[in-house]
Amino acid sequence: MPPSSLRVVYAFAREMHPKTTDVFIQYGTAGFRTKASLLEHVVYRMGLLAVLRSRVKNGRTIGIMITASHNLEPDNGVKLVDPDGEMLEQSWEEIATRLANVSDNDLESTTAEIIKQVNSDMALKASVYIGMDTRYTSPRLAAAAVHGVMALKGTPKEFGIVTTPMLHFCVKCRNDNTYGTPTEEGYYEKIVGAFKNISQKLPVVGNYNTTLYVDGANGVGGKKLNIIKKSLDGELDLVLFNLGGNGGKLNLNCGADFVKVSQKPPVGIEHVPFQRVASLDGDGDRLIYYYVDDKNEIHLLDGDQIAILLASYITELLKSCGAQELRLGLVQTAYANGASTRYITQELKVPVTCVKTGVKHLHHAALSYDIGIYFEANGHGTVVYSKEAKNVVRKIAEEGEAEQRKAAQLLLNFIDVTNETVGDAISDLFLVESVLRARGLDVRDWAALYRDVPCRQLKVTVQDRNVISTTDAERQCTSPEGLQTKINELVSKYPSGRSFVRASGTEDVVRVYSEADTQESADKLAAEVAQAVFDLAGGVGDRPELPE
Ligand code: G16
Repeated sequence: MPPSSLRVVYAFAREMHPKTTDVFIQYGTAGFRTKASLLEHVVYRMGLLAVLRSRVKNGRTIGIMITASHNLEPDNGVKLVDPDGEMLEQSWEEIATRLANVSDNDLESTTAEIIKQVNSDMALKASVYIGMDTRYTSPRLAAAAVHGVMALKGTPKEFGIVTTPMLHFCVKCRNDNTYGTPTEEGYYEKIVGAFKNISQKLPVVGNYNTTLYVDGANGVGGKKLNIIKKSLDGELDLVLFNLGGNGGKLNLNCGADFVKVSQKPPVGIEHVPFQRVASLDGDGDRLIYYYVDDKNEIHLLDGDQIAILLASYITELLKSCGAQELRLGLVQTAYANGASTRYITQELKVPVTCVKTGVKHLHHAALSYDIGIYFEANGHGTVVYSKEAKNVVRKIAEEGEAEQRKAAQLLLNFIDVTNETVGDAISDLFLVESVLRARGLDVRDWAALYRDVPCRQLKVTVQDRNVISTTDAERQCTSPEGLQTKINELVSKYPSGRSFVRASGTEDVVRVYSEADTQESADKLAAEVAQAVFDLAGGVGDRPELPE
C-alpha cells in the first residue's frame, strides 16, 4: 500500500469518526475505557492499529473487542487481542495511546510514522476479528472498528455479540488450528464438549448436586449460557437469572463485580439458604460464586477460592498420573486475601507469585510454570499449560498404568475445558463444577477449606488519579508524598491490618483495599485510608463513605 493511500485514513476520520473531544485517553488495565460518547474516534483508530499489528505479525489475525466489561451501561471500551489470544503486547500500549490522542489533521502523518516505527509491511494481508458486548453503543463502535480496518485495506470479520473470552478463543484458533475451530460453535464444541466428557466419567457423589443458579449480570455471558444450557444433557442444571430482560440493567446491582465489591447478593432472585450461585460480569470474563446462609449472610467464593480449588485438584491429578515433576504455580495480585496466600503456600505447598493488577500481568507470570494458575480476587483468571506439560500428560494417557491413564485422561479433558487465552467465566464455571463434582463437594464444603481475613474495597474520586504511583506489585505507594507513611500509621492500629491504594485503569477512581481481624476493623481501616487519599491526593466531591 503506497503512503499516498493513507489519505483515506484521514477521509474516514473526518467524514465518519471525527475526534470531537480533547480529553486525553490512555490505554489502561484492559484497553481504552470511558464514556461511550467519547470513544468513536478511538475505536476507529484501533481498527487502523490492529491492521498494522496484523502485518507486523506476518498477517496473523488480531482481535478487537468492544466492551467495558464490568463498568455500567453508559461506559464502553475497546481491547486489542494479540495473535495467541493474549492481551496486546505492552510495548504497543504507548503507540495505541499516541494514535488515539492525535488530532484528525495529524492522523495521516502519525499513522505513517507508526508504520515506519513498527516496520509494518503494508504489502502484506491483514486480518482482524471484531466482537462486541450487549451495550446499546457497541454496534456503532464496532462499525467504527470495521472502517479503521478497511481504511488500511485489512480484512475485518465481525462476530457480532460474543463474550470477550470467545473472541480471544477465536483469534487463537484462527492462528493455530490445533487449538480449535475459530467460531462460536467451535468454542462450544471444544469447551462444553470437554465438560460433558468429564461429567460422564465422574458420577455424582457426596454433597454435590447438579443445580447451579447463575446471575448473568444482564450481559452477554448469561445469553450464551442460555444457548449452552440446552446441550448439557442434564450433566448440569443451569437456572439462569439477570439475562437482560424485564428492564434489568447491565452490571447494575448484579454481576461479579457488584457481588465482590459490595459483598452483597445480586438483585433478580429470591435467595434460598445454601443455594450455590455463580455471578458473571458484563462481558463474561469474570466469575464469582457465593451462597447466602440461614442468617441471610453472604459467603463469597471469589477468584482466590476458585484458584485454590483448581490448584488442589490439578495437584491431585498430577500425583495420580505420576507427573509430579511438572511445576505448578499460582499467580495473584495484592487484592488476594492474605488467608488465601497462606493456605496456598502452607497447606497446598504451591509457590505463589504476586504481580500488578491486570490479567495481562498475571498471564505473563503464569507462563513461567509448567502449569500456571492465575486469578485475580475479582474472579478474573484461568490456567495455562505448557506444551511440555501437555505432552507429558498425553504420553501418560496413552502409555501409563491403568490408574495413571484414567487420571491423565481426566486431566486432558480438564485442559480442554480451559480457555487458556484469557480469564473466561463460562470455561471457569465448567472447571469449578467439574472439581466440585469430582470431589462430591457442596458450596459449604468448598467454603470451609479456609477462612478469609475480613476485607473491604472502596473507591475515591480525585482530580487526577495519575498522582498515585505505586511499587512492589502495587502494595506500596510512592506518591503523593506522605500517603504511604499515613497508610502505615493507620494499618499499625489494627491487628492483622493490611491496606494499599492504586489508581484504577478502568474507572476514573482510586481504589482502596484493606484487611483486618474483624469486618468492623477492615471497614474502619478502609474508610480511614480513603480519607487519607481524599486529603493527600486531591479528592473531589463528597468525602468517601462506607457502602451501607
Ligand atoms: C479489567 C482487567 C482486570 C482488572 C479489572 C479492574 O477487568 O481485565 O484484570 O482486575 O479490569 O482493573 P482496575 O482495578 O485497574 O480498574 P474487566 O473485567 O473490567 O475487563
